[in-house]
Amino acid sequence: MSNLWDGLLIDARIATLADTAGYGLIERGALGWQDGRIVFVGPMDELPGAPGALSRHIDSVDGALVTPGLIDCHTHLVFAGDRAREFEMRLQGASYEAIAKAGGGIVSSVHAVRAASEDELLAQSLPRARALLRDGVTTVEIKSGYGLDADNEAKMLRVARRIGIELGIGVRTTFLGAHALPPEYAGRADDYVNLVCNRMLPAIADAGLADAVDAFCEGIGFSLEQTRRVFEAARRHGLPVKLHAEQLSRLGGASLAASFAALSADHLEWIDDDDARAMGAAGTVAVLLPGAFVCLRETRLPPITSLRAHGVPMAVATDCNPGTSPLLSLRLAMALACTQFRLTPEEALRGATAHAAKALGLSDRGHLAVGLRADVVAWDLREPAELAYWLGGPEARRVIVGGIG
Ligand code: DI6
Ligand code: FE
Repeated sequence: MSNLWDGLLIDARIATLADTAGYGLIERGALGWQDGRIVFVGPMDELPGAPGALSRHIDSVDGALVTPGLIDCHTHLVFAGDRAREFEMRLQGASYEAIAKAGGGIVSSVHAVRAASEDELLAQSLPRARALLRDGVTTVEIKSGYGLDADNEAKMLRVARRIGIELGIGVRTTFLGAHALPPEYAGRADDYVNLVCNRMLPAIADAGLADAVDAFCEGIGFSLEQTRRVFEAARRHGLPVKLHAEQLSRLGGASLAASFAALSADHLEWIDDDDARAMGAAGTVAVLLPGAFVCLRETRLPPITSLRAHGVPMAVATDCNPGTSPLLSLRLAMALACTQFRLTPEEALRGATAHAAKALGLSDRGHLAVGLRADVVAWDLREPAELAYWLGGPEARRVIVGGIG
């Protein structure tokens, strides 16, 4: 059995994100991997031998920027059809809430998902996952939430798992049965929450289809008490929780999530300083979703200063979904997090790598260090800030997932 490494990048400008601050830049760096794990990352002149004697394959990247694989920690990218017509309605003045109350919004995607076969759903979702992969994403979180009954929620989560197998990328799945009230439960929200907690969640947990549980705690979603019941059911089945919290109003969802030691609370435009303090104390990650903020033309900004002050790790994600954030570039989400929310480019990159990994409860990726997964991207760029600077532009030069690519 050869002891040669499977791959080695040299002449790289490596941003490791390995420390709690700064890019962790290594000039004239080298990164080697074997059996899907990083075996060396550091200055070239510290390599334990000549490159040709160390590795089967060597790639000199001529000073190009190399980063950890990007992690998109909040997406709804499995769905059918589109909601471009709603987009036009919103631009003509209709509000997101009014469209939802009139039976559009999430529920219109529910009809499309229920009508699609599992293979059709996979075929429509794969191009979106491929777009993220080309943009440097090596791990993606994918939620259910457009099925809203046991069979269709399970169908969505099976499609999510198949995307990981088909593309060879990391996929973490999240059960979001408490996303909206299905038409057949109109006016009977508590009955539907009973179905979610007592039938859907147990079946999905027993089938191993979900890595976490999420809910939409909002005036047009579910109440604080209904959300608490979903969290208690998740806890009974040993699943961690996340929450769509304080997107359009303050119900107290973020603090409730913190009280359940949630992996993350997401959106957060309407949290207050006490919510940020509770999240900091609990280690709950703040997932910022500037795509939805921009597409809904929101005006209330998440309190970044407060999140920083309370040491809340901030992640950035696309929230890729057909209604509020049809966004297929995590780098564009990073750019919007800087220009709209005033994150620094370093915070944005950390938010799409190390902090995104934490939001998914993953410790084997998100920065570059010996022993971690060889999820690595080489860019046709030099400065780490360029990842948030360019709006669109050069896709990744080389994406390596688990040592392959
Ligand atoms: N908040 C959002 O922005 C998305 N879900 C949620 O809870 C919207 C999803 C959709 O409109 O399809
Ligand atoms: Fe979302």
